[in-house]
Amino acid sequence: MIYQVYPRSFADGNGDGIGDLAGIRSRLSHLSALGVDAIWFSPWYPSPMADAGYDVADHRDIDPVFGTLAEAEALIAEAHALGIRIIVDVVPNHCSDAHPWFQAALAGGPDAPERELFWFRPGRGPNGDQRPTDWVGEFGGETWTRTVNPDGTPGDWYLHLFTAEQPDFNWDHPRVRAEFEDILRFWFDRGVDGIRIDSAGLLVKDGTLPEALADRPHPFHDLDGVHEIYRAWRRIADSYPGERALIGEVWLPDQERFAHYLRPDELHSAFNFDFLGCAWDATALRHCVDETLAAHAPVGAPATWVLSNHDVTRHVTRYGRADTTFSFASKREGVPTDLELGTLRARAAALLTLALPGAVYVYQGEELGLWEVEDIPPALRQDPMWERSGHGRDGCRVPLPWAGDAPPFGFSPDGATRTPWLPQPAEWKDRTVRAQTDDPHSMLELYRAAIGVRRSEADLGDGTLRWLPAPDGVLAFARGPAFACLVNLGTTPVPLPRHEARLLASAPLDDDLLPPDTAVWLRTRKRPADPGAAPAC
Ligand code: TEU
Ligand code: CA
Repeated sequence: MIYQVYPRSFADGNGDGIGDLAGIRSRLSHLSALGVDAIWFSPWYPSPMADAGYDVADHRDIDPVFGTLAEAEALIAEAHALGIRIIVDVVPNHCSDAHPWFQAALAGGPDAPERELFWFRPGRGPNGDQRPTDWVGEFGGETWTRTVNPDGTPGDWYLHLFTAEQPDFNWDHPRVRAEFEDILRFWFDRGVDGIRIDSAGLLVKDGTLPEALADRPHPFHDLDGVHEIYRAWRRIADSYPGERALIGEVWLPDQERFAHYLRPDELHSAFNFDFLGCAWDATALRHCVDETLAAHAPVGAPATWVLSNHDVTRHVTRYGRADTTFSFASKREGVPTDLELGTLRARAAALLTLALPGAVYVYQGEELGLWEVEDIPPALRQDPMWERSGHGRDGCRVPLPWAGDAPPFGFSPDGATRTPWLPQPAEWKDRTVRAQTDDPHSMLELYRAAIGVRRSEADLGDGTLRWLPAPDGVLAFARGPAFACLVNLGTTPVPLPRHEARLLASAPLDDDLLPPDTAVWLRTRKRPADPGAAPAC
């Protein structure tokens, strides 16, 4: 199980209201007690924070708001001592506009050699005042910004698939390739076990800059040339002792093209966003699990299972809505949410994902049952997506509640000078780590127990899955000869098999019935392949 830490929001060690490395180091015991195998850190590098650190000014250092490189090295060593591996986020598609290369490209004017490292182009029209293309950005909105020449005249435009503060690198340039290969070595040399590759499918652009039209290949999504980059990265990873993993953030609806990233000489794994976007519906989820496993089997890569991350509405909230799917367009304020129902389903989803073969990703706070904070006052919003697309990602980035009855809930130390960088809901007093610890009904104890079983059961983790007969609306599958998971996604209770031992349930079970929106793990006594032993539900 890989746990995603969003450094701004995990724990604040120095009391300035922003999470930092000192805070993370002081809370490593939480992650150790949870049973995590690895931690993935969202970016911690020097950055003007125009996109919360995904605008990197220097990939080889730590932003002072988070701490120092020496602290990062200490953190890596402390995690390793606890048996926890470390994954860092590398952002190769773009950098910050404060990056020295981009600053040199601007300062040097039209002939600056650094311009070749980005996508500078003259504008269209007689005065060059129209954008070079009409490409729509990944956050919505324009993808080109016009520069001003050093002499004050209007200059060329530069490409940015995200905000204007995130200029895109030109991956056709050997210096860009060499730079990132060196950045990989920099972190592998410091003992890092894996790299999460941000926006991994966007790096290569069609240099003829065609418009994005439905009847022709897309100018920057998933171009074939991107695979050559990752083959070179894989050679670097493989040159280090121990396994150094490359994990791609690849948003691709086509499972076959997705699997191309997972060939044996490319990435070790990539996030499965189909599962995250799937409705809370047995047919849809089964289909998604089957498609995912079918895409991964031929390449031999582990499947990944993600329910939430720092970019999407937290799944307690998604599952509490009438429309349980996720799409960026549906992320709107004011959609009614039943948090009790969402929590019930999130508990069942925890047992579902932790029973699947492959790698499970847990986003910080998911183990506490945190929901999306949808009422952050507009004046306190931080995410640049708000102004570009009318929705934002702040609600899943609210600082974690650790202990106590009122904000900051132990996120910052006593005597902190600032309040947390995003406001925490008062209702989170019941969701703190301390409040949930030793409460057998809490989300935290459910996660701890489930992860404990997953780590101790040889049949869980890697391996295959076998579907078992089940009524409509119920997912039932076996892992190995003696373990089964049942999830009732329907609206009526279903009978549970009588003779199987119950290892764990997501909600109280009585009368041998599995209620709606509930999951159970069973120790099957006979081989489930034997029809007589299949759970009779
Ligand atoms: O996200 C890439 C990505 O695909 C986004 O465009 C996604 O569509 C968006 O976040 C909508 O919620 C990665 C990071 O995960 C994200 O936090 C960054 O903002 C983005 O790259 C730019 O680096
Ligand atoms: Ca701090």
